[in-house]
Amino acid sequence: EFVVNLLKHPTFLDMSYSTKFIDTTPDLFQFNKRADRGTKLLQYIADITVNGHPETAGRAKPAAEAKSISVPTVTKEAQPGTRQLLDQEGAKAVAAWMVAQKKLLITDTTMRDGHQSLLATRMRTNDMVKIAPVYASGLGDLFSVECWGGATFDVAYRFLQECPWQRLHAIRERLPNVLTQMLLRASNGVGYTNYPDNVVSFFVKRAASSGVDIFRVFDSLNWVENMRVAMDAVIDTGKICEGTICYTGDILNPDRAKYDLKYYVTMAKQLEAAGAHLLGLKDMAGLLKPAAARVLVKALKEEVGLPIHFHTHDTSGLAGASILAAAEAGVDAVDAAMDAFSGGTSQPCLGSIVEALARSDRDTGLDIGTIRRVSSYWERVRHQYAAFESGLEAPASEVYLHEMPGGQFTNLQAQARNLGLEERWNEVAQAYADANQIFGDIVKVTPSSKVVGDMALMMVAQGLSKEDVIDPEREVAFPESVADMMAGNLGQPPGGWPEAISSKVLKGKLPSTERPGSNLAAVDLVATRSKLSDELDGYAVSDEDLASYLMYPKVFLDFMGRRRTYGPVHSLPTPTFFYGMQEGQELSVELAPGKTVEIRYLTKGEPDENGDVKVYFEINGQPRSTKVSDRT
Ligand code: BTN
Ligand code: 3PY
Ligand code: ZN
Repeated sequence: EFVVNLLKHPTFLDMSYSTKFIDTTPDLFQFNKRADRGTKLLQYIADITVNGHPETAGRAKPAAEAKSISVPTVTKEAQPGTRQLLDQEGAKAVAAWMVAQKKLLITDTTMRDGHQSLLATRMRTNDMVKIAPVYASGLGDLFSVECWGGATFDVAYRFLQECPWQRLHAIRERLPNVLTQMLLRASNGVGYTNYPDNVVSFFVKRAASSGVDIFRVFDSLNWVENMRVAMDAVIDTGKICEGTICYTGDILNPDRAKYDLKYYVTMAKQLEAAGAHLLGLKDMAGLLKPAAARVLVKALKEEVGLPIHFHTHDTSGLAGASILAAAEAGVDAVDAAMDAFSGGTSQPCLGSIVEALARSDRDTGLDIGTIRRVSSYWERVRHQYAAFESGLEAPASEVYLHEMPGGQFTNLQAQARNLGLEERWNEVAQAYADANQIFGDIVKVTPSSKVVGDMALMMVAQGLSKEDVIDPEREVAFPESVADMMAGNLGQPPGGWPEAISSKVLKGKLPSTERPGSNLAAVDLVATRSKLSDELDGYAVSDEDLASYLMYPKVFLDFMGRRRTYGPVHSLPTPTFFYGMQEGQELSVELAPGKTVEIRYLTKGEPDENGDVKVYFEINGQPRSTKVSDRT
């Protein structure tokens, strides 16, 4: 009776890691709690084995040899790196060191932008943590590892059924010597809309104490005014604030005079004055051509005192050339992805950049042998995610037409597919360019890029031309995101919104031209925490949970609900998570640190009269069965 009651206790059911509850619980209960996690995982494995995973249905399957992946062995102890410099001497010392030394510093983006841009952000924590100690040991000379933020935050909850904070802790723990880096959308946090100022600050503070060292802060309209809250919050924590310019257009093209050299230099000076430690140059679509990179980097080095950190995408196939041009012009750090996660809509190839600069005055100092071993691990990881490949097989100069961010490409493709427009991708690309012109030629990066994408899909789906969209006589049902942007809720682009589209979308209502955060009331954090706790039957809401809920209430609650049913599915190997198990297959699963169970899948029965199937396992050698409804 006692055990049954405990099993029904809400804190127990939601699998909370609440230390208070564990502390006050006897060993017997610990055992039951573990057993229960095991049962939930079996339920998940049974469901996926019988029904498949909804996200991989109808998609390419990994080859059989993608199943087992060996991790390179760690041979030497991790040496102090950039992390220790930050901890011991602070953010300004890191910036001063960057400028004073000669190597081209490298950020590895594989764990964030690499998979965001190639695999629709679907890489699981499990695959990252296994290789992290190899980075610590063999790649301690990296400047940083980008492993958090951007789209990874909500995708982890939404599609991978795992906690992004747990990912951050797990990586941090295994990578003690290299700076961790996140992408932060300034007032949009890791979301798609502006949040109240105190929510943004709360999130930043929490991310810093949970393990983020460098915050790359950008605004999707390059509006510095709308970056200050996030930048100030980062500076307050003592971590590194990388105030970031988003690059669009072409500084060498007189037809794109809106975004000329002067525009970028002016913005860089504003970011320097706002207290940035580093200047990020974020070329999210890969539009900065080599000749322009040389001119821009040279000007920025001359006009601002900050170290420059260049980020680009290889969609055009020219990113490597732009990196080398930027390196010649004196850029301090660049982003690259490990070979197996590079190229195409991702970052350029890390190993090739290292090779290209070896024995030059910008030699990166990174060990190419380790890079090859690490990349070969990533190659096998990538094979397991065949279902999420974009199918982009070659470089595409079309990127100079649509200017779509690399991180959006696979996503928009998936959205197009869902609307049955996959075959009309070239039209979507043209419509994307047209939508950009309708909005007055804006910076396109999350979330403004999402708005342009929504508009483009609508135009193709409804057969509307650019002229139709702004024609005052023609009735158009605009996507909600477009109405939101026109109302001023993402802030202001340089020169404001064009009258034609603004008045048509807002139907005469006046847009706000103020900073959105200045019109959003502060959220009562104490009351929100207590309301959330009530909603979760008394669950002890941590700062991390609260920060997530504030940005994504529904996504977070849905995640918690599924966790109640399926348990810690993040601990399953990737093939099991997406495809279930094969008869006779055996698995070791770590339910909690140091607590491993052996799971063996035996077989399944035939559906009964209710359509349920019995699925047979062994767990630690003991026979167990479970029922799932067969939905195939
Ligand atoms: C999603 O929400 O689409 C992804 C999360 C996984 C949902 C699990 S997978 C097993 C079970 N079957 C479903 O259709 N949904 C849950
Ligand atoms: C994101 O915000 O997720 C991006 O990658 C923007 O480039
Ligand atoms: Zn990017």
